[in-house]
Amino acid sequence: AKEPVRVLVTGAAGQIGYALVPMIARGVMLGSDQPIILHMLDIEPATEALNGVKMELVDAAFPLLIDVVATTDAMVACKGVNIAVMVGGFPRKEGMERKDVMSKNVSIYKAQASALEKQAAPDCKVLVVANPANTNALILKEFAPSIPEKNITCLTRLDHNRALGQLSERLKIHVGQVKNVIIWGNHSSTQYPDVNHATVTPTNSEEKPVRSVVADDNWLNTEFITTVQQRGAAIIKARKLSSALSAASAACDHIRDWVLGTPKGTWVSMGVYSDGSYGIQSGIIYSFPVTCDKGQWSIAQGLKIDDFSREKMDATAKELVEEKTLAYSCLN
Ligand code: NAX
Repeated sequence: AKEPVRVLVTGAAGQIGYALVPMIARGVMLGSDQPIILHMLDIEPATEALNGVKMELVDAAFPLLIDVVATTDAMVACKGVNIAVMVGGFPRKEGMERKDVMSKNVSIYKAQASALEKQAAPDCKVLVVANPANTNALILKEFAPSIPEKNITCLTRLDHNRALGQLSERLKIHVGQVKNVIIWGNHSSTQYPDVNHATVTPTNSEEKPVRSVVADDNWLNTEFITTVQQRGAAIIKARKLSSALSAASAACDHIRDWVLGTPKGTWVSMGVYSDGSYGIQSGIIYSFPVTCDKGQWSIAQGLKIDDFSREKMDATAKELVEEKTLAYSCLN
């Protein structure tokens, strides 16, 4: 049998946590033959709720779940973890200034970076889900210098999957027949969902460009983009709660593809530390198309970028630079 993998989920008593931990314990994230030791972190006020989740994990009798650590101590939570999914954070509340929310999250991610740096397994892979996801990941990277920067990522896979979902609905084909959309930039409403390299494989037919099959550039360049950008808000309006099951599922997709690899000819979107690819300045965590092999991601290179895309890719980069400046101003 395989050695168990230690997976940390922070904010485990929250909405996404509640959807995510059973997926991990069922093997959705790392495969149905991979034993798991689940580490769950939340804060003091959530202690009872966190213990309740632990009780349910016991009651679910998951065959792959070897042990559960539930704690409010970050140092305990991070000990020996191989995978860290950072879902805990400070949400924006009505009437709060952007700077105040940023400041709370900067101090959380600074502290958790140190706990991970001291306690995590040396090759620990980190996925930041909590918003502002890209900038929280950047702070984590800055304050955990011994963790390789390639190991620190943020979640834009939900946006990626939403884009695939919209195309599948529009074309009335299964979502598995659509691939290679790209989410560029920030996990915010400035993100750019790009279909210029996406393809569909209609039943009994060969792979074709999405643009030619949809045959409606106006829809692709306007409504499609805003629907994906605003999908989070649409879910809140419908559910009176933010996306949770789809976010948890996307987090599993992100880690699974990173660890086990992307299928040949397919890329996915991940927020990663920019190396200057596609003219995106380094020093920010930006969502790129990536392929993964043997536990390493690499940015898919050589895609042609038209003027329409260029402008949108730069606008979302600009927002990330502004967020970075704001985050740094909170450090003093
Ligand atoms: P909830 O408020 O339900 O849960 C958050 C949990 O984090 C709470 O249990 C809270 O006690 C805990 N927490 C707060 N500070 C903590 C700390 N310092 N250490 C550990 N735990 C802490 O929010 P939920 O709906 O689960 O969303 C979690 C985060 O995901 C939010 O920041 C949200 O904005 C973000 N999202 C990101 C998405 C993405 O695609 N990147 C999509 C979904 C989601 O909106």
